[in-house]
Amino acid sequence: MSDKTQLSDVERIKTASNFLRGTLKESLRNPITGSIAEDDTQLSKFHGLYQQDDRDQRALRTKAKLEPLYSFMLRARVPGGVCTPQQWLGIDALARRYGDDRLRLTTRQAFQLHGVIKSDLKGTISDINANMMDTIAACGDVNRNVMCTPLYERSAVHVEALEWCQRISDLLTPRTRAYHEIWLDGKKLDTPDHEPIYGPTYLPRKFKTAVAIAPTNDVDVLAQDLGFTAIERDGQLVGFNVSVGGGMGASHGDEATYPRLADVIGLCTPDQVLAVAEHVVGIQRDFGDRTNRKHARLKYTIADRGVNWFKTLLEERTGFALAAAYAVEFTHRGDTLGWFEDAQGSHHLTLFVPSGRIEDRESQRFLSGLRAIAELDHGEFRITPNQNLIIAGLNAAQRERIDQLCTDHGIDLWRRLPPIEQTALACVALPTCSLAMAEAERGLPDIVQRVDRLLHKHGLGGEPLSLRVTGCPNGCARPYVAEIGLIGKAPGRYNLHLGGDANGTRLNTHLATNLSLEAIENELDTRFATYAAEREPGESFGDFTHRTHKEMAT
Ligand code: SRM
Ligand code: SF4
Repeated sequence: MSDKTQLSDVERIKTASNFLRGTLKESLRNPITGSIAEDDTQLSKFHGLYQQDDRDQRALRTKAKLEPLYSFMLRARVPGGVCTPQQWLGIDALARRYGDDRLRLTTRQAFQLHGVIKSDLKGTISDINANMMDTIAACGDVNRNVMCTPLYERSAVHVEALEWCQRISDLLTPRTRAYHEIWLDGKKLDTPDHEPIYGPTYLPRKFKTAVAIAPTNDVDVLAQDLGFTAIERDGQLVGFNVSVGGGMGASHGDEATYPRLADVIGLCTPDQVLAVAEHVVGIQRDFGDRTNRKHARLKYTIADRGVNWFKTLLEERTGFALAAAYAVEFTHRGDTLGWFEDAQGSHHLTLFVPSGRIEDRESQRFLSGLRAIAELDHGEFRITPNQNLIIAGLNAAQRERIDQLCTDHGIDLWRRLPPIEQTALACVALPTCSLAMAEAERGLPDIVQRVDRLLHKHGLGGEPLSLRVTGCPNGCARPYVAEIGLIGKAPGRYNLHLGGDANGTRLNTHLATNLSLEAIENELDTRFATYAAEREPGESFGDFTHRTHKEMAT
């Protein structure tokens, strides 16, 4: 149990940091080690970087009495996932110059570079900024990269929703000048820093915001601290359903921590969006738990104090009442892969990118292929919340050229992979993630093959099914809203969760603990057999498991 009066250590670090400066400058200058000072490892997150070490090398390095093989993961924010081909080329160049020749498209539509060494951090961050992106607030106790359903060219509402996503992102970006001073050689000014929204100690914990465009729920809007679901009527944006208090992270064996779906508390008009965002964040700043980081997300503030308390306070602070929320039925959240031609004759390609990993492997050369496509300088690149990539806004001739480049580089996977593989998500996990207990990204190909074999065995091949795997219970691939969620417990072992719905509006249920992959196969074998024999017409696997589980429980 935490001491309810004692602030957590990270609060001490933030308070003493002088608006996130800490001793980061000194840490960067220290030539003795590839790491930074311990307190600075917390502050560096606000600047968008995590100190990591290669876990595959740990034991060997310890044996050789060497310090861990330190490097840094850098995250660049991309609100709504949208960037230009020139920005893509810029980030590609950084991955090759400073990183490990790979990029990662994240589940929040951002970029990650891995393997950047300390002496290259400044160069990398200043180049990211020169490329019209930034890393500030990509991590840390602040609002993170704001997500938005990416297929916005299909209607005017998509364009507007993306604009609001960008404006929320701007509003909630920290104002400290530390970022410019440390990374961009910004001049130190005599006037004190001021954080109008966050204050000097920022938020008690990370905070996440997404804009969904109903009926698409690709952003998993109910898994977010703050969600805006755009409501369209007769081609017009009438407003946004506001949802608060979602989150995925949990710890094994600690029942006080849990995934939670957000509550929909009402509807705001577009011109009320920024006030809602500012005051939701403000309430969490003032009431979030600063004593226990495992209990510090907005979901716990709301679960403890009640959603009515929250809504009343929000309306008091904004000075307006929210209208009644619209009834929304989400109908899908996966990406529609391959080519799509819209009503205006524009062509869009959604490329399937396994686990969002952009690298060159023998038969699949995503890094080179996408560089070649970006060099053509056509259209726009959009990272999807499913770790895929859309190349949007092309004409027919450009489509032909890009299609050929995809074939030449072996990245036309949408043409040939089974549906289960095309919708599965996995977090990064080993070897970079310090919190991973089991493989996720590296283990996913084997896991989907096993599941696909079973689906075919029961005549279910081709069934759409959401499978999400994470290396630990923090839930970075949002596994608790999948039909099948595998949550890493130990090397080669996972907790099995079943029964989420296909569109991310129901949490799944924890059914079994610490299973080997063989045991998971056995369990799914039995369940797929019953599903194939007993499902109701049109019933998805998630709905079937949820229904039968409920029936058994009663
Ligand atoms: Fe995450 C921590 C990777 C999305 C919940 N997450 C981490 C760290 C930084 C590990 C660490 O703290 O040392 C991971 C770095 C791994 C690496 O080597 O790259 C990491 N998280 C990721 C990414 C890259 C996974 C991916 O496969 O794409 C995603 C980056 C998103 C981004 O661009 O900002 C990522 N993380 C998420 C999500 C999904 C989302 O945001 O929609 C969640 C669940 C939603 C939520 O926050 O509730 C998520 N990550 C966590 C948590 C648990 C937070 C909690 O409330 O308990 C941690 C651990 C923590 O914060 O202490 C964590
Ligand atoms: Fe790491 Fe766990 Fe997040 Fe996976 S879910 S990236 S293992 S923190």
